[in-house]
Amino acid sequence: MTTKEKAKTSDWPEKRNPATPLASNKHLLKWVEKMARLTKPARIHWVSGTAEENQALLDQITASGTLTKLNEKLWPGCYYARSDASDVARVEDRTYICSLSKDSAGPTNNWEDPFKMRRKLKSLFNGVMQGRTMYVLAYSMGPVGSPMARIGVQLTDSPYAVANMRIMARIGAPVFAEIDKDTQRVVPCVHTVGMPLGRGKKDVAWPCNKEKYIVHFPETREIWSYGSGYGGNALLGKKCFALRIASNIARDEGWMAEHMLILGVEDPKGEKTYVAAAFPSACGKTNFAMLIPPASFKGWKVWTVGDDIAWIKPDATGNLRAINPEAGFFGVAPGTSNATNPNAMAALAKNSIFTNVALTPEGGVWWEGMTDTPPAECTDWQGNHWTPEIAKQTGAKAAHPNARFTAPASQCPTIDPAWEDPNGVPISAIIFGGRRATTMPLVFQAFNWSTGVYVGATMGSETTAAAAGATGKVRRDPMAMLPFCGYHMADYFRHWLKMQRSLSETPRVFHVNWFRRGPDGKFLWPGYSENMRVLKWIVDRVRGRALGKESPIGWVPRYEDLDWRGLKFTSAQFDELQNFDRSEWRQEVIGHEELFLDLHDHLPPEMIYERELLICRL
Ligand code: TSX
Ligand code: MN
Repeated sequence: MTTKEKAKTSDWPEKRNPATPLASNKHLLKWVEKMARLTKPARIHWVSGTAEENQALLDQITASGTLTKLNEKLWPGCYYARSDASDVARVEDRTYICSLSKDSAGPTNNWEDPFKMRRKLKSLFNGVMQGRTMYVLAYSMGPVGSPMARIGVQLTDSPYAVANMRIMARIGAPVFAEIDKDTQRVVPCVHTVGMPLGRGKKDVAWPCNKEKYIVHFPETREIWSYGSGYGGNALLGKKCFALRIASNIARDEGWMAEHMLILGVEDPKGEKTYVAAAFPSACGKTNFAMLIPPASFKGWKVWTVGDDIAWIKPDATGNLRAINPEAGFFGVAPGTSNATNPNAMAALAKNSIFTNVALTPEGGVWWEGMTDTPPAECTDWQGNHWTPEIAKQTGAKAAHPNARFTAPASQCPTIDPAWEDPNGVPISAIIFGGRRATTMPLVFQAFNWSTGVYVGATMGSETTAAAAGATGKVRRDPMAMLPFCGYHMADYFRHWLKMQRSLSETPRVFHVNWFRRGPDGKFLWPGYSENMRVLKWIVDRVRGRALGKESPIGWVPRYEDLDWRGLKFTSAQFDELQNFDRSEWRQEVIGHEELFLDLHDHLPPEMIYERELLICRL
């Protein structure tokens, strides 16, 4: 080893001057120093978050081969990345909740003893940043200074993660200033791609490690991520902090960290009603968050507050208010088009990062479903030549099914004027939903809060080809939180039930299903913009303006309760869509019981009683 390399790798910090810290908080400085001593980076870069710094960073990542700058005329300010073929999605089997007791993590999480895991991580992180820059990235989930916002600091050796986090969260100097006020506990997050550059080792375009660890310590509120540069594994503010760690904080502090979109419905009089909605993957959550009402709905407008995560808290008057803790959209690209979601297309048209989509010869991007006609040729997500003909013969996809865009929320044409309100927006209704070919009607309203919690707790979705497991089988995904709840799922139900006590009025709870099919296998409901009709009924129910009738599963609209202007949809079609089938529901409750068996030792009694009552009504 040359002296120069030695200084780079093993002698930090004695022989090097770390770049100037942007915070003076003693705890932070000590922790950064301690982690640098462990991971031994060549340099430390405190991320200020300025536009100049961002451009320099993007230029550098482009020079290193991780990013490709797209054609400035077609895609201004946009960049393109291809990941390693093995690093394309969240790794649920490598995701750990390391609480002191296994029982607090519950049966739906991977658990490991925190002392054992710490030892493992210490050895994995020892010298892991050699030859790389360690970025000190302060971020705020929620508007900086908002009483509902929470702060994390991510140490990472991935400049790609920094560039993405800059879109997904508020970062840099203003957040360091907030940390220096020392008014809240900061969540320490350490991330490495797990590929040190010692002894003149050459870097690759997408460094990562085949071994991966996504680790959460809920009691000490820390996150350690090893081996992946992708999405939820690397952008630690999102799933790791805003859901897994925040669900623990929220339970302790009496609020809710949820996997929900937030949207506002404005009626022709200008009155706005906000709802939050939880859907499992592949249900079109982002599309729903950016819904455009049908032309016949004159004066109605849907505003977007968030598309993935909601932090919801009772205010002083006992009403729920919610913020979107994120600042961007990290959306699935395939299937996104001007037909399915023009607002997302506008949001991602500039200043965005694309990962694992296809690159066109003009320096643009393309993915399956973006246009009716594919480009004559392009480079696919693995760097191979791709043509529609090759696709026909080999089945090769131009874009990976989990290819993503990272786009600033501020660029969404329907972004709500109040999306950055530090006090959040008032939430009047909660919507649960899933992809169900049978059993579930288009819409029903739960009788009350505890039935509503039951509806959310038992929700399920059919597996699609993209997800693991058999296609067409119902997978229970309580509140769409199965991969994201940072503690025992049954304790989480208990927390939901308990929330009622701090509310002067509970939000109304609904269940929707855009995906019911007829005997011919065809979708019974046109979906997309037409979902506005369901949303209007929900808003009208909340406002006491719409009727419904009681059914064994909840309140349901009659044909005449929905607004059918501009759509040919007959009363007979509606009856088929809303049909309640006793025998299907008897099967359904058996599925509920299977879920509850796994959780039984912590299950709140309300869940048992609600199930019994439902069975009696069937
Ligand atoms: O996002 C979807 N939404 C919500 C939109 C606000 N998708 C796409 C899901 C995959 C991510 C939908 N797909 C929706 C929906 O409401 N509905 C369907 C099913 C469907 C697909 C095609 C048709 C109809 C329904 N086509 C015709 O009716 C012509
Ligand atoms: Mn999500």
